[in-house]
Amino acid sequence: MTERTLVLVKPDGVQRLLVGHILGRFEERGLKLVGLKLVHADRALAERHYAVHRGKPFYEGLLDFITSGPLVALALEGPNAILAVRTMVGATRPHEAAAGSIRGDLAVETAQNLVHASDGPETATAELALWFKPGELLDYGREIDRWVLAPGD
Ligand code: 3AN
Repeated sequence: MTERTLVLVKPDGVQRLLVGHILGRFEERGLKLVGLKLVHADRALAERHYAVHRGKPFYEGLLDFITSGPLVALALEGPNAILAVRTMVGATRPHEAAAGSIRGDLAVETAQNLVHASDGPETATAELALWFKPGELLDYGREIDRWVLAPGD
């Protein structure tokens, strides 16, 4: 089933100049980029995004961190994109993340684990609506499919 999911390359990823690398991993996998923006989130947006964590011991620190600098919001589309992306991102605690996952290869700190990815269909719908206005998510065909299949190739 074709799905869309939200990924945030968090401020640590931007600071570490890993945006292109992380986006490249998703592109290499075959996921289609349907939305992309650089955002410096304010407190209100961060609170809405992390509402489920309100009251947890790390909540205030999490808000400080996610609002500390620009992040990159990606909307990705593809077959079973939500689970595919979660698997590529790896476990929340990077020391438990599988080698080959983004966190498993590039992170060691739970509080600075580089990437957020929606964890289910309802979250994906809500998070995409939170970070992107409707007109900022684009529908387009994959021209490359036509080129690859063009007669005479
Ligand atoms: P995930 O991002 O893997 O879905 P969640 O939703 O459990 O993980 O947590 C959201 C974010 O909160 C994590 N990406 C991480 O930045 C932060 N976080 C989670 N647990 C902790 C913790 N024990 N200490 C510090 N930060 C945490």
